[in-house]
Amino acid sequence: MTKEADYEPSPAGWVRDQVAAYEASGGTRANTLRDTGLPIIVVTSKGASTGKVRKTPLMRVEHDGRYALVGSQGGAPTHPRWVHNLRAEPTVLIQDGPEPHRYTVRELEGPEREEWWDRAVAAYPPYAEYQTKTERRIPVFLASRAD
Ligand code: F42
Repeated sequence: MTKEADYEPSPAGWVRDQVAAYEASGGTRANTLRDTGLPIIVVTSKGASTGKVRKTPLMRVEHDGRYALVGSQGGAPTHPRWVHNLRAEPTVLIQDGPEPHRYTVRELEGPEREEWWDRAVAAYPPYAEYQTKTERRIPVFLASRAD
């Protein structure tokens, strides 16, 4: 999908540092959101405009080997940029532990979205509050193993 040489670290320092520490330790360090103790995954996507490799930590919302990717961005008024990347190119890498694996994502609607939204809130309760802070409907993608 992507070449590591094209990796462009996040401009957000805490995000960049989390990805670096997570990858360097094979997921044994920097594997929670700050001091919440709640686990994260790292999603690698291809920049929809630049083609650069983007690495995004997200909360770990897992069920039967699949993951929900929740574009909450703390309830900010606009979607995170990675949402546009996933809409343009649905093949991503997800690292949840020692190594990344390839996944295919699709954006959820209707009852399927509700089902996974409930799982997301169970895994990370602040998602519910984030939805009340923004007019936009928070996008939820489902990632399934591609290989
Ligand atoms: N964000 C969430 O939305 N949900 C979560 O569950 C979540 C958990 C989380 C846990 C730990 C942690 O460290 C961070 C966490 N975040 C979570 C924050 C998340 O990692 C992202 O930082 C946040 O969602 C913002 O995503 P973003 O893609 O908008 O990132 C910004 C800071 C960014 O990197 N912007 C780049 C830039 O240069 O400004 C561009 C990124 C990009 O992909 N650009 C595309 C390109 O072509 O390269 C273009 C995209 C377009 O709009 O066409």
